[in-house]
Formats: sequence, structure tokens, C-alpha cells
Amino acid sequence: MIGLIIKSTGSSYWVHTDEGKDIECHVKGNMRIRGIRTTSPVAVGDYVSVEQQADGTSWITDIEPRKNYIIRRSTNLSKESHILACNLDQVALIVTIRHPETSTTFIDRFLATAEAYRVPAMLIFNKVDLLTEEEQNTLSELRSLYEALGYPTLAICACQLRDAKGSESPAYHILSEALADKVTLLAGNSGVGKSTLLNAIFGEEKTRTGAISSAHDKGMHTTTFSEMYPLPDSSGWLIDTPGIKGFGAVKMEKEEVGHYFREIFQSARNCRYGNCLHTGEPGCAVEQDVVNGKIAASRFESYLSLLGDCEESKYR
Ligand SMILES: Nc1nc2c(ncn2[C@@H]2O[C@H](COP(=O)(O)OP(=O)(O)OP(=O)(O)O)[C@@H](O)[C@H]2O)c(=O)[nH]1
Ligand SMILES: [Mg+2]
Ligand SMILES: [Zn+2]
Repeated sequence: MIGLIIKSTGSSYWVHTDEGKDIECHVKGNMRIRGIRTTSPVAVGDYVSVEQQADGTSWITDIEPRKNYIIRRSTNLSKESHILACNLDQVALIVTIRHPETSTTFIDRFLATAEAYRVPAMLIFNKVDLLTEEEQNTLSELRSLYEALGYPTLAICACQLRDAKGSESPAYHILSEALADKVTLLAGNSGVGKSTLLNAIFGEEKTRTGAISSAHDKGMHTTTFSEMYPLPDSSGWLIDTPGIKGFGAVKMEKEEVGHYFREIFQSARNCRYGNCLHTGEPGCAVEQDVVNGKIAASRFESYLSLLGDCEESKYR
């Protein structure tokens, strides 16, 4: 039997079978995927073969090759990584300008990771109902910045996707068009409203949401496991994930980092040296473009921060 992993709880998996049933399955302890060291051999979005035993238990016996996957490191120190989900058509990063604040470094690291794994990415700015006038300007600036780089953006308020009677708002329709017939991973810091957004799309409480800690203005990690849900209006799926703190791209070489920042990649063609890292080399076109404003300072800072990670991981 072939099925789709829709939920992983750590010890077992829920598989949506080709017969349309959801069954709980286990994985043999010695099953490992070649080449990837991960804490768990299968992930949400994997297509797997399932065998049912006479005692009623179901076992995952094989995994179909993956189209792609998104990884995050388990902890800063361990080299083990954790697959958030795989076989994605796109990733949507939920960003909030306040309550909690998503940093541009976080956005750019996420986008670079998506580039590295060749998964199309979009940004959904949420909680726009909370923004002051000044913050609305920040929102416009950020949207222009990322739109100009070719990343689609949306600005929504997940709590207002439906009105009091439950009818869909115009923003709902824009969003559902962006998600139609695609497998989309919802990512973002804890508390940005991933689960709220998911519930609003379905018009019912599919998953738990949690308040922001008032002491730290951060989410409380309410969602603890990734889970995918079939969209109500199309053949697409939506994947809710636990809030991510850090987002480290695995195994990026120093020379590669610039490839995952679209504008830096473009501009680097004019650097004097082909292997320029844009850190003070003579004739660096990228640094020149930062000075003249063609490359946003925030993007260049994010680039340098990812570059710094590569240096660090060499000594681990
Ligand atoms: N004002 C406002 N609050 C929102 C909006 N969207 C979500 N929230 C609130 O933000 C809090 C966190 O929402 P969740 O949906 O649990 O956030 P999450 O991203 O799933 O968080 P984790 O599961 O911890 O990763 C809840 O109190 C929501 O009601 C919004 O558009 N506006
Ligand atoms: Mg959640
Ligand atoms: Zn350069």
C-alpha cells in the first residue's frame, strides 16, 4: 500500500493511504536514508510503502525518492538535522513586524535555504491589524524589497480572513488562490499565527493556537509536530509546522552563500575576482552596490551572518 505521511509524532506516523484512510504506522529502527543524517528517517510529505501485519500494526517499509525537502538543524551544536517536510511545491514564511518581531536576518536565512533547496518561497505578513503608522511604512518597505527580488508577498490578518458570520473576506480569496492545488509549507517563528491562519482557511479549529508570552513577546511553541491538511477548495495541502528559532541551512559552502541571495548573485558577476566573498576584496561590485543602495543593507548583513556560520561550522 502506498501512502502520504501527514503527521509525525516522533514515535509514530500517520499515513494517508491511497484508499483514503488515515492509519498510524511505525518505522523499523534500522531504516535510514542514504546520505542524510537526520533525527527521523521519514518526514511529513514523504510518499511511503506500508505493510500491515497480522497483529494489526502497520509498518513503513520503503520511501519514494524525494522531490525536495526543507531541513533545519536540531540544535546549534549538533550536526544532526531535522527534516521539516518534503515534496513541497512552495514554502510560505509567515512574518510579523510586531508581536513577535521577525528579524530580516531570519527572513533572509529562510529565503536562502529555500533557494538552496530550490523550493519557491513567498512571504505572508500577518497581524497587520496591530501595526502603527510607522510600522505600516516598514511593512511597505519590506514588501517592496522582497517583491523586487521576485518573492511574492501578501499582507493579511489571519483573525479577519472570515467575518463574524464565517464568510470569507477578499484577503481569504487572494490567499486561497496562492495556495490552490499546491503543497505549501507554513513556516515562521513561534507565535506569528501559522496555526491561526490554517484554522481560518478551514473555517474550523483544526489545530491548537496559543497566546504570545507577554513577558518576552514571543510565542510559546504551541505546535510541536508538523502536520499536513488537505485544502477544502482544491487538491492542495497545507503543512503546519512548529515555530522555528534558528534556521540554519545545512552544509552551505562559503563560496555558495552568495548564490542564494538573488541580487548578490547578480551583482557578483561584476566583482574583479570570481571567488570574491564580498568581504573587502579589491574591485568588489557587491560592496559597491551596498554603498550605492542597489543592494539593501539588511540583505547584505544577512549574507554576512550566514557567511559567519560557515566559518564557525568549520571548527565544530
Ligand atoms: N492581532 C492578531 N493576532 C493574531 C493574528 N494571527 C494570530 N494571532 C494571535 O497570535 C497568537 C499566536 O498564534 P498561533 O497561530 O498559535 O501561532 P503559531 O505560529 O502557530 O505558533 P507556534 O505553534 O508556537 O509556532 C494567538 O494568540 C493568535 O490569536 C492576527 O492576524 N492578528
Ligand atoms: Mg502553531
Ligand atoms: Zn565581491
